Amino acid sequence: IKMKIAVVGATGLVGTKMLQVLEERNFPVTELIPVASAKSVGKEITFKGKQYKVVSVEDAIKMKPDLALFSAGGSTSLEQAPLFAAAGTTVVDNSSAWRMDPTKKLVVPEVNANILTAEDKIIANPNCSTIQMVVALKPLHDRYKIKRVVVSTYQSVTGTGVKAVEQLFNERKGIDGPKAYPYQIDLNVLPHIDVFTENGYTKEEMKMIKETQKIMGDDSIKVTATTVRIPVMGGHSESVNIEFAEDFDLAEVRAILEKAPGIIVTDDVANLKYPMPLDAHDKDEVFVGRLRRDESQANTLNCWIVADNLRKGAATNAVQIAEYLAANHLIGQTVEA
Ligand code: 11C
Repeated sequence: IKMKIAVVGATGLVGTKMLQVLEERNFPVTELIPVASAKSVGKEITFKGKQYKVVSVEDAIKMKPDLALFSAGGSTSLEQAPLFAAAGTTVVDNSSAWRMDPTKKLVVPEVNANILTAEDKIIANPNCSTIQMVVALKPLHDRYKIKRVVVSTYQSVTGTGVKAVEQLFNERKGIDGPKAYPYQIDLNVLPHIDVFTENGYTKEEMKMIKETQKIMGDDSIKVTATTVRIPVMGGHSESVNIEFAEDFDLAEVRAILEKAPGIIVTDDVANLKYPMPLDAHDKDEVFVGRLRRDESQANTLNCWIVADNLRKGAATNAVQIAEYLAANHLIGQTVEA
């Protein structure tokens, strides 16, 4: 199999992580094409010990890659992904541009990779906070059917990008600098992620609602979300309250999650074991803990879900989609030996 892979947005936080994950997971890249905006063209990046020059998007399209992993923002994606697709490249896009397009699949491999076909030329990678939640919801939904989810998030500054990481560290050191947020983030909590919409929710909250229904393939699942930025460097955490259609057995819930793909159950409060972003850092799994009955309501579970937002929330999920495509011969050209 010959696999020419473009990474669009290769110099950003997620793009850099995509390269790292491709390398670590030994994805069969036979030719790498790092792509970035004009100001980064010509820069060199290292991949598997080799140097590669960053090229422009126009040059990358001409090189007809088999696969392009996109993390370059919504507008670049809207413009450029169709050009790659027209050249025969399959695009896995990390922006929100295509996620709710009914003609595009929105995929978390543990949940719904089976819907992918060779005709899917632009595949959407969900929002980070949605991905980690649905990985845990899916096996429980299959067993007990979820009626309603109430989620509150505790999201790290890496979800915003490099500028936000700098803001946090500058504030910590008492240095003035560019601001990614309207307020101080260090020693603070902002109940505000992405822009506010007409209904009083933020776009991030609406993404969690709509993307969850689309990925789970079930619009009957009601979701309400409050998304919050906290001064943490990496790793999103979520308090999730799940109401099922029927009663559940807590030991069975734990067993289901322990067996489910991509999940590590960290739930031993007697020994103070629960998921934390520091422990999830640079891990590909979703960590679930604090499993307990909601004693205020029937058939309802409380839990705490943590994952590295740049990994499972972005780069790892995109690479896992690529792995599924490759394993099922939906991308790549077989070359004669
Ligand atoms: C955050 N979830 O943490 C956002 C970042 O729709 O892909 C990712 C935004 C998206 O700020």
